[in-house]
Amino acid sequence: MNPHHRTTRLFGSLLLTAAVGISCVGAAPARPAPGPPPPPTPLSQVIPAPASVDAGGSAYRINPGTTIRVDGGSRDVRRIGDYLADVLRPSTGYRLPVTAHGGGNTIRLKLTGKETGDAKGLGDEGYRLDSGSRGVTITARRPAGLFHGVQTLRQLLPAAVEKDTRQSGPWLIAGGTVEDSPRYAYRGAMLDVSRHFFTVDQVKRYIDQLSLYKVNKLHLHLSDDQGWRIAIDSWPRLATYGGSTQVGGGAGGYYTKDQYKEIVRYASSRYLEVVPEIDLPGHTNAALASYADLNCDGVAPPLYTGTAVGFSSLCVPKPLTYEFVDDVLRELAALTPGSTIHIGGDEAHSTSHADYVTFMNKVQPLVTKYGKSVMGWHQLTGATPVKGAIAQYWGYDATGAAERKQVVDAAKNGTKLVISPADRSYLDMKYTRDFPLGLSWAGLVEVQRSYDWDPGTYLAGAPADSILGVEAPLWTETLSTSANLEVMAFPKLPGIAELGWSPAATHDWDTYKVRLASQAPRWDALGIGYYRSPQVPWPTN
Ligand code: TNX
Repeated sequence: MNPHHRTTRLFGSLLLTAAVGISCVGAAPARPAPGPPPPPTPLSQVIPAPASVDAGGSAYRINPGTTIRVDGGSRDVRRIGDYLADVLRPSTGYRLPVTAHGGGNTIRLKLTGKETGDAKGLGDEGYRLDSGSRGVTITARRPAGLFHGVQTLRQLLPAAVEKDTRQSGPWLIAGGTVEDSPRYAYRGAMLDVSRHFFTVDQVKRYIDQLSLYKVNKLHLHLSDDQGWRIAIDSWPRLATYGGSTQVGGGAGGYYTKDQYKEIVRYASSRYLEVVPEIDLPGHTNAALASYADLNCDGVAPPLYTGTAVGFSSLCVPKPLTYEFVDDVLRELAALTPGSTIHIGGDEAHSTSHADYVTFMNKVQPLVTKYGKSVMGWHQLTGATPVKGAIAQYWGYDATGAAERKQVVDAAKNGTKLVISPADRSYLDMKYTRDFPLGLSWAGLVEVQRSYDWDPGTYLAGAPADSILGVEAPLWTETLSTSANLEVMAFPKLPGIAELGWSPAATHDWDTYKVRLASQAPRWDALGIGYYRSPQVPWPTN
């Protein structure tokens, strides 16, 4: 590790300690405070903002006799009930049996399967939450909706519910009804496990944080110049050699197939689909270093541990290149229950334009051959996106009109777009000039800037129905620990999640920043260190 990098890490942890230290001052005592209990959290004080709220009636108080009712016989519902019980039991100290029967005094998870009656208009991920003195019912058409409803329920309870030791309560949920479903089907977060490697447990921790805010896609950036992170049986040196280091020269690492499957399984238990990315034809030094034959000159370059981009390219004229890509995509597709594989395509500065077009047009059919949809960074629109392709726009205010037009034209021709503007949704952009972590090539991105834009109108001219959703990428050139990830993701991630979920009509910085501030005690309770942006009215006691 170079000395500069070590300094960055040290500052990072100091800053984090400071942030957590300040935010912990005056944290709620475990014993009940004298006086009347605080009123329950209003139904609208949730992130992402719910589509509709009808507040009123008595609150429900979770009590020692509360049961979690999971009728309907579905294993998914039972699993979500167990998940909710796991959240609530340690802090409440109640038994909270998960049962298929029960009358009143329940938190009921009700799956209808149909789009009619109780679940009208809820779609695949929506839910309704009804709360009154006898209990709370969460109704959804699909398990994902119940899971998202459970996340809303969590946020309606006091922050202390997130602690893993017994707290005093009272555990009140305000009375009324929330009816909620997402604006966009794609609400993603990307984690770069290539520049720095993150273990299965670290990825799971991030998944849990994403699920709090109803994020439903985890885009994993599995390969880049600095490391290849997924075992491929037909090309074993990709992982064993190409995965053996990372930025700064540390040991790196890779996921065995079983470990990767465990990430996919865990994500799906939180209703996130993993979108794996193999970045091609640039960002491939780790692969080129692992197999000399992949290089046009037959000479393997050394492993790379710096942070430059754009210097590597697969050899476009060589037939072996496509055997390699086919093998990788076949094995990756077999590990991917989700619909989509991301093939990168960004910053191919060492590939001529003609070669780039040849390459992308040859490789896209290899993805569809294995039954998956193609996703690529928006440079893919410079080639010929196949039917059903998704382009991820990562431009920013300084992106030229011609480049924007190319993306908009592709959208008019049927290419779907995921919007992740680098100067808005990139979680790795520094908050301030002297922030010790992150990059600043797209500018400084404070909390308000990351929230205050509309994915529906961001790319002028793109048809509304071409916008699949949003994504918050987290590149890790400067980030090597979970604490590093969290101080960049919090508090910006919940804002991008809200842009993906909430109706445009709810968008309002002045009310959002108050809701955001009220999340801080939750992050404290969960051990998430966050950046105390001066733009947000954090609680002081
Ligand atoms: C640009 S965004 C990249 C990545 C870097 C990132 C750092 C994109 C498609 N490519 O290679 O890690 O900037 O912010």
